[in-house]
Amino acid sequence: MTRYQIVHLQTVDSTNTYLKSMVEAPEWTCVTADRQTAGRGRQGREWHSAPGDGLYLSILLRPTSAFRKLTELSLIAAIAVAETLIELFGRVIGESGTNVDIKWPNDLLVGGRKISGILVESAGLANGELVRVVVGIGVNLNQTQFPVPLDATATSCRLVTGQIVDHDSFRDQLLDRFWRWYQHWLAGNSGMILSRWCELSSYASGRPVSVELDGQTLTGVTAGLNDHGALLLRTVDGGIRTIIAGEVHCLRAGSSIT
Ligand code: BT5
Repeated sequence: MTRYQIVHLQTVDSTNTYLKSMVEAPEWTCVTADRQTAGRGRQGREWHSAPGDGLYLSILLRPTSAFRKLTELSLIAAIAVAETLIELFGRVIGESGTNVDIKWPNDLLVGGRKISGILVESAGLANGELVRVVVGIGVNLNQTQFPVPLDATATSCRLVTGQIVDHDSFRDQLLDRFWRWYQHWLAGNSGMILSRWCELSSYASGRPVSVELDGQTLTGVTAGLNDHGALLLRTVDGGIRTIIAGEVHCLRAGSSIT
C-alpha cells in the first residue's frame, strides 16, 4: 500500500475536483473523504454521498502519452471494484444469491441495483508528455437506506450482506487490485483486460438492452466489446453498432427488439 499517498478529508465538494486541483501531486496520490457535498457522476449527474457510509475515493495517475487508452482505465477500475466485492463477499452474495455484475461501461451492480460508480477524468496535459488522469470511485458501503428515487435503484454492501464493512480494509483491497490491473494496462495487455471485464459482466454479450444516445434509443443484443472497450450491439437488422458512450438499460426477457 505504500505506493499510494493517501490524503483523507472530512468534507470536500468532490474528491475528483479536489485531486484535479492538486497540480503538483505525485502519481498514486489518493484522496478520500467522509463526505462529499457535490459528488459527481458522469455528464453532470450527482453522486449521492451520504456522510460516513460510502467510500469516496480518487486516484491520480500520470500515464505517459504512449498510453492513451483512457476508456480501458474505467474498465480496470470496474474490474478492481468487482473483484474486491467478490473477494470480500464471494461471487454470489446476499441471502437471495445476488450476483456482482458490471453494466457497461462501469456501473457495479448487485442484484441489479447500483452499488458503485466510476468517473474517469483527464486533468489535461502537464507538459506535453504527461497527462494527469483522475480515477474517481464511489462505493456504497454501509448505507441502510437511500433517498427517493435512489431507493429504487441503489444498494450498499451492508444492505446486501447485513454486515458492516470496514472502510479502510475495503479501500486497501480496492487500491491493491487497481494497482495490479494498472500494471496490465501499462503493459498494453488489452486482451486480458477486455476478457476479464467480459467474464465479470452479464452485459457483455447476449443481453437484450436498450441504449440511449444523443436523444435516440437503440435496442439490440450485446455482442461483446471492441478492441477499445466500446460496446457492440447487434440490432434487429443484423447489423452491429459500436457504442462509445450512452446509457444502457436492461430489457426484460420477451421485450421486443426494434
Ligand atoms: C457514476 O456516474 O456512476 C460515477 C460516480 C462516481 C462517484 C465518485 S465518488 C468519488 C469521486 N468524486 C466524485 O465527485 N465522483 C467520484 P453515472 O454513471 O453518471 O451515474 C450517476 C447516477 O447514479 C445518478 O444519476 C443516480 O441515478 C445514480 N446514483 C447517484 N448516487 C448514487 C449512489 N450513491 N448509489 C447508487 N446510485 C447512485
